[in-house]
Amino acid sequence: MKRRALLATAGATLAGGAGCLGTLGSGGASCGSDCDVGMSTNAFLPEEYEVPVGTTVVWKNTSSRAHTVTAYEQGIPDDATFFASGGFESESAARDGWRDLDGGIDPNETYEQTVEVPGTYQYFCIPHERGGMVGKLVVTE
Ligand SMILES: [Cu+2]
Repeated sequence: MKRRALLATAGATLAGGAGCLGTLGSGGASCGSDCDVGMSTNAFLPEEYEVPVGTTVVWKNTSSRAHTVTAYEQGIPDDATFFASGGFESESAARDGWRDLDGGIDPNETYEQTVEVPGTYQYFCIPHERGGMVGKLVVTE
């Protein structure tokens, strides 16, 4: 929890400056040193990201609209724990929650998840799933 609080503070500080928003259009990396995966208005940046097992992956909303990070229940390793922004325990709970706008990651906010099981994790943003806002996390041994 302490680390999360620190990250949130860092995000708020960055928001005051030029920040990442100005570079989104160029298609470059949107994250600075404070996150792994950024977000444009309709995509995760980068869409595919690889980390060693045990890594705490930090997503940051580097766009101006709210997003979610929601795992596909059928798209993660069998023995991996489901994860979703908002702390939901299933994909359907996350989808239901979003109807009340629960689980969103607001601009400049971060969401983090430690991955303990190797494999491929497919995830998406609930409001922009149909627009193709999906991502893949590859966790290596
Ligand atoms: Cu989104």
